[in-house]
Amino acid sequence: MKKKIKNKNILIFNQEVSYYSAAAKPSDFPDINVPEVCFAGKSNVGKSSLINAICNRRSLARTSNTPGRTQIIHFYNVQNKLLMSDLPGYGYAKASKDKIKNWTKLIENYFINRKNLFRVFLLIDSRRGIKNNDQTLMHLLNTIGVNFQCILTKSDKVTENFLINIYNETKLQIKNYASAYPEIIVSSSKKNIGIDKMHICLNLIANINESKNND
Ligand SMILES: Nc1nc2c(ncn2[C@@H]2O[C@H](COP(=O)(O)OP(=O)(O)O)[C@@H](O)[C@H]2O)c(=O)[nH]1
Ligand SMILES: [Mg+2]
Repeated sequence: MKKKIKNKNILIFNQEVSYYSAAAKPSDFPDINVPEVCFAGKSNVGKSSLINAICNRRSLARTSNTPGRTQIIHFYNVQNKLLMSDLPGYGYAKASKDKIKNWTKLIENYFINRKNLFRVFLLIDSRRGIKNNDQTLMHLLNTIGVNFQCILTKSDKVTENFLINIYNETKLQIKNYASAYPEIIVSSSKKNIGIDKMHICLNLIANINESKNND
């Protein structure tokens, strides 16, 4: 049974989050006027697991050990107050050129066209830190002018010292980007670390935009 979390920060997440839709092309993007955030990053970095942890659900977003399979954006509706999307991952070694091209087209379209997109959560594996393809995405977001915030995932898999180093290194690297949100969130979907912070963040985004929605 789904356990209720006693925490005021969860507010919008205290009720069920529902699957909304999937998009393989821009014409499939949902037409819903609520603030939106997305989860981006390499295949296998923990995007779907983080969405599940945030929603306090085990398998709302499909998690997998086989990276790079889907080229689809999945949308989740949080009480008609916030839309969260799970972007297809990148950096999949066996991906064909065609697949990469399709991915790039879909993702660029997404970033450019989602007018309510408030923030991109860019997930970075705590064991690996920022890699070239993460930099490419940061550069794209910076150029388009979309805000992003880094999340260091799977923090349960590294020692505290290692984590501190990766954290500091990440902090240094994002200084190059005007679109980067300065605070980095450390998370573990397995150990429920950083989920509270995500709830605070997402509640703020869901509520901050009320006046904009009434335009
Ligand atoms: N130890 C640990 N494993 C995780 C964590 N988050 C995800 N994983 C595992 O990493 C794999 C990929 O996760 P998934 O959420 O599907 O990644 P995605 O491809 O980015 O959506 C799965 O086997 C997850 O169980 C975490 O915080 N800690
Ligand atoms: Mg996934």
